[in-house]
Amino acid sequence: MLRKRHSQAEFFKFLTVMLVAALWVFPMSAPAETAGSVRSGTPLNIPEILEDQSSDPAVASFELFVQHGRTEFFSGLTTETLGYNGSYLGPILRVRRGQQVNVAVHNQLGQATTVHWHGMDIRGEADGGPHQPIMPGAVWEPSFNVDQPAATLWYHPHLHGTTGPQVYGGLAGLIFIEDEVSDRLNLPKEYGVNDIPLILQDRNFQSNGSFSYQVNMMGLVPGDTMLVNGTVNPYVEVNQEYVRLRILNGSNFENFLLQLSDGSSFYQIASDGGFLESPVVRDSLFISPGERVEVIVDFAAAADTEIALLAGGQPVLRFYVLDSAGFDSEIPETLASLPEIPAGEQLPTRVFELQSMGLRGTINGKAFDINRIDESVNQGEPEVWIIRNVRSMMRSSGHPFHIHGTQFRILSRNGSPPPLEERGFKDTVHVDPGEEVVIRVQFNHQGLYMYHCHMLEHEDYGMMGQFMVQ
Ligand SMILES: [Cu+2]
Repeated sequence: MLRKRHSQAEFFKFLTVMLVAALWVFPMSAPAETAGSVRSGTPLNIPEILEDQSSDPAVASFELFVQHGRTEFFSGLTTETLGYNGSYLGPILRVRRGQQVNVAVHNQLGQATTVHWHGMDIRGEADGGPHQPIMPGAVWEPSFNVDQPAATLWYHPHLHGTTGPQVYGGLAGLIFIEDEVSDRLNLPKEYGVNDIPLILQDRNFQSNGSFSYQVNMMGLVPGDTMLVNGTVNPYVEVNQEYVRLRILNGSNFENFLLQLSDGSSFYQIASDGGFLESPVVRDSLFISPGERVEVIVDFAAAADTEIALLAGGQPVLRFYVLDSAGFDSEIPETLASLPEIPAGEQLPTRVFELQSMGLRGTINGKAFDINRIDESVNQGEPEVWIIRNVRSMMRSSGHPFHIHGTQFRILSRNGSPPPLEERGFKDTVHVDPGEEVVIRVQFNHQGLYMYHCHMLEHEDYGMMGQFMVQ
């Protein structure tokens, strides 16, 4: 074989050509210019707020199209994705307490799906669980009344066996409920400016840009790329003011531990089902799949002008703090008054034992069977549910336990009163191996509902049960 010997000049010429070629192929790696400042990354995608088609203030009407799309997460690479009214994720449904909500869901996927309104206190037939499949080409038109406090909820598919892949493809969106309490509080309220939703998801990509959804004995293979609202390596500019972050762990299988890179604290104002009574100062936030945490970050007191939101110590979103004051909002000392839990109640009690080994798991020793109703519950009667995560011989994991059709309160965690951030309304609670969480739950509507692990591959592979409220 002939070996060509390059001169030093030739080598540098080659290097220059390669560098130019690399920048051409991967322009995202070059800093973006914004308003004269150098920004690293891509502007954070802010989901649209879906237009309410009803002129009657007592009614909100929405149209959702479940569809295929193509998304450019990386410049020059196309990913086949799924979305609601767009190529990836969905718009925000903003509703008010007291409204009647009508939705027309058009399934243009070419496969069956459902839309579950995660966190809604709602009758079983409108819940969007596995019993309300929407066939390809069909339209599902649920109607329900919003009768619960202001909160950030979300919607996503829930067809048994394909929930994981459909959510991974991009099917998820947020629901904002507003009410008189959220109106009255002087919280940051400028959507996209100081009231910012953050849908956190991990994903794996193949070299051609397509998603790599891999399930093995252990579960779902963790992603090597973080998406925030579907943006890779995102940044957002903020004023020197309070900024409210409505955070959803929209991952299928991964927990996140969130911190701020300058060591400052979060002021947690809400959990899954709405406001806490008072803000809770937190240095880090643990959030499991399906859970929401709402916080305020004080960017007026920020120590740096570039602050990253860290997940597991790695930056997932950069905030660039501008040299401008922003709005005059506050972190109120009192947020909401929550119903007091009566002391010394003697309530009907049920036990739910979660157990898993890697991918597969059971609840009370049973894998999901859509033809079996596991529990029968009386409408409007409070109950105590004890949720235990039983250790396996190996490969146990924590489980985010989610209950449909309600918001519950945590009475105790491992025999002790719950931490302050767990004293508000919840619909999903993380239970580690060996832990026991006791909750007080009540169902205000009738119908067939699900309880399950919200690690979507645990759910798809059987870690789910169903209960009838009548
Ligand atoms: Cu699980």
